[in-house]
Amino acid sequence: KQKYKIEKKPLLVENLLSPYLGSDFKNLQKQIVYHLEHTLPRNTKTFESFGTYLATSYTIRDRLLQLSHDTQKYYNEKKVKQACYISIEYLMGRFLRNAVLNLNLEEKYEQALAGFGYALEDIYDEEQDPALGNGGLGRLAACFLDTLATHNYPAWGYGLRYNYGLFRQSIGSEGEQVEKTDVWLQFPYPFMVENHFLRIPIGFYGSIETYVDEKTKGTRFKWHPSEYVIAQANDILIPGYGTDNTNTLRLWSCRPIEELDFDKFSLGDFKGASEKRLDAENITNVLYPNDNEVAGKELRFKQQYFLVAATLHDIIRRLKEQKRTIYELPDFAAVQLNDTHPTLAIPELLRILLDEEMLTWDEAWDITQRTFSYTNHTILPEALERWPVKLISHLLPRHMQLIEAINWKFLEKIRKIDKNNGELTKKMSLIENSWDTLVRMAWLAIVGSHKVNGVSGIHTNILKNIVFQDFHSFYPNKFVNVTNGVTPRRWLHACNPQLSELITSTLKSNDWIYDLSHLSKLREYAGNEDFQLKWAAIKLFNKKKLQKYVKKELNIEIGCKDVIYDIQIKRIHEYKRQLMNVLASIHFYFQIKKMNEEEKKKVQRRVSFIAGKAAPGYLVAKKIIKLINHVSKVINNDPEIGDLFKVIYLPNYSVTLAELLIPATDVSEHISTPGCEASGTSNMKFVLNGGLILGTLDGANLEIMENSGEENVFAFGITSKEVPEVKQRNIEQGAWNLMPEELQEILGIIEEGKFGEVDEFRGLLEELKGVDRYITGHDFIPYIKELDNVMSTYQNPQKWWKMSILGCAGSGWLSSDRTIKEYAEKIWGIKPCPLPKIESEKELG
Ligand code: F58
Repeated sequence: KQKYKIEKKPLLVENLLSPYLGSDFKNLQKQIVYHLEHTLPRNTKTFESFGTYLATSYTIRDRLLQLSHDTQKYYNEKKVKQACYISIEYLMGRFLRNAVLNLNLEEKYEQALAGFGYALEDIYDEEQDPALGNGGLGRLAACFLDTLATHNYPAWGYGLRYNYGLFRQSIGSEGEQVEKTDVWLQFPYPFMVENHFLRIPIGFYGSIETYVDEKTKGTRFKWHPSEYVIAQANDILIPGYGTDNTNTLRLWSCRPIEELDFDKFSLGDFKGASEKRLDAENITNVLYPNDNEVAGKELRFKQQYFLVAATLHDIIRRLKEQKRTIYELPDFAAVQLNDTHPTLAIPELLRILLDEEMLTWDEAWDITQRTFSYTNHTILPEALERWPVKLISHLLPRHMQLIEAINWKFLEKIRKIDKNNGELTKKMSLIENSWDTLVRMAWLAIVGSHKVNGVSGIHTNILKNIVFQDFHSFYPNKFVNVTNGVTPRRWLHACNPQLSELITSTLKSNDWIYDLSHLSKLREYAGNEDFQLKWAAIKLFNKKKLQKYVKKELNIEIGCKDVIYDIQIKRIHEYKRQLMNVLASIHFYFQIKKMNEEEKKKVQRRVSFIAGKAAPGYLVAKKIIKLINHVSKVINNDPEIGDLFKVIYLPNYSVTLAELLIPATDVSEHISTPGCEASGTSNMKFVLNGGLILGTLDGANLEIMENSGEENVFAFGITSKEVPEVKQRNIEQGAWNLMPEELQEILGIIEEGKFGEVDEFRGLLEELKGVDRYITGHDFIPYIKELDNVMSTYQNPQKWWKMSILGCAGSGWLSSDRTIKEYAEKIWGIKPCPLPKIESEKELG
């Protein structure tokens, strides 16, 4: 006999860890101890820093889980349209500090942990960066998530949970890059929640069945995959600043359908028994470490399909949960393709609509185009994805058939306007016949989307007028510009608390943290001596932190006060021209060596920092790292130079290292060959922190000049329009013959072996002397002249700090809040949907 009546009703049990229940420090302490003892489990006697970090993080996770449930419930009730951002990479950086700040709980956690003998600041340092991205594209996605939550936009991020993130870099004894696996999941990552209830089967390979639909008598198709894997959801909850809205970043990991083949196991084939599991796990095992170059590997293609198939399945599931029909998809979700990596979402959605939802082609195509939009992040030809038709047909036969159908229907229209013997049709075909038959993924993304955007003004113009010119003429309203931006929460408020405090006290409000345009009010303080002194003191404070780090990590002594910190941090790439930077360092070094003691006294002391990883297969980039390290060794150990000049290569660049470097920078270098850097986003972060820019007329540098004033940026070199002519001249006359003597001399010194075995660097030198594709020779003199200008300006502190303050005052426009508002209005058609404030304690301080 049943003692208690069993009945199904809504759960009304109070959650003991509810954020609405206690965030006074005593309560936080209880929550921390609870997790320490029950989740880890440790005990109060073994209360070490790492355990404290984990336990503290779990208390944050509890809060975020609760808030995210409330958020989803509210969005569902309101049936608001949401943005779904699909990106193969997210470079999130550390989570804990960001969450504590966004939840406005810093002081309470400080107090709670102090009672246990820990400084919150040290606990933050226990966290490892999850490095699920390569560079700018992944970091941009992370900034967008912060803004979307902060401004209460209903939004989801979708990506992959790689077992191994971007490799860890160290520098070997010969100055070479050494790569080590990033085993970031060896310890628990407390901010990610495995969602065991959400497991989606994903098919590959197989065949297509053709049949006649009884109702319409039309031909229908059905794909029968021959292999399946499972997509398992892992959710990272994204808190907004000063709001209860908490969005979700859903990362898929791949599991096998069957863990172990028992038949094989029974027959003693132990290796074979696990084969299927290993194959499946492989799909989300490793992040491909290339930036701005495609990895044409089958496994990479599988990753891309796995990501979009799981994501679309999830979006449609959530649509149907709201009891809405498939016709409402474009009003339910705006799906943004972050570059071409998720482009297979287009044929995948079409397949679902045609083969599973039984829509007509016209209906399905209309829904598809209205759902998707595509962002391009690069114009480098080696980064534009093209996949062999053969590979697609084998892995995804139905999708290949659909791509051919899309192409056929699209080209029917093009043929009508093609007056030139099929030339235009050939150029615009989604399928290219070159060394192989290839699908042009960018073309497919353009045709299948309603909007296509570039990431800075100049970049969008290049897309419209050069790279996608024919498409722009055909679809004139499809192309829009949305210049990138960065989140001021992480990139000023959190990473530079002193500057944040000074700005807040000066403006008598912290409104700037979520509306960065308020920074313009700093203009009136730019020439104020007292304010300049405070501003400069904060820079010095941040430089001292970096100075200490360099001593601790590299055991190198560098100066700080009156020494200019000149920093270039980004992936190592020929177009980013770290090589030009190090050649200029060699030049500066020999200039000093020629000086007498009197002249030396007048030299502006400088430390040149470079950090960044090279793709493991990119041998030229690896040579550049090696050269930098050889040059650094010679200069730093030359007693004639002393502390006048140092060159420091900082290994293992990461988001966390950037948070240390950016606030400590006097001048940062963004010196790409014009037309090559789509936008750049670190340039924005430096300006925000009062760093000045030494840069070319490229990417977002141009917009920084517009907004902060041309006179506050150290710009040099030619425009992107002039580049082809210079390149052509290099080809015709030979770059060596056009190279300035100063640079010829430097190459000569390298050839003499001053910086190690010349054979090592032969390839780099030959490129510069031969074609010099990135026009280093052409730009070298303007570059070193502008560097001189930087150094002489630094000797005039009033002028320098005025430029620095004005730069920051003009950077309101560089906030990702502005960027997302543009996406929301121009592309997605979504609106903020703030949760009503209930008993929440989360008020802005
Ligand atoms: C970067 N691209 C651009 N790609 O180079 C940079 O100018 C821009 O600011 C940034 O995007 C954001 O728009 C970039 O980071 C990648 O790393 C890809 C990752 C996946 C493989 C291909 C390159």
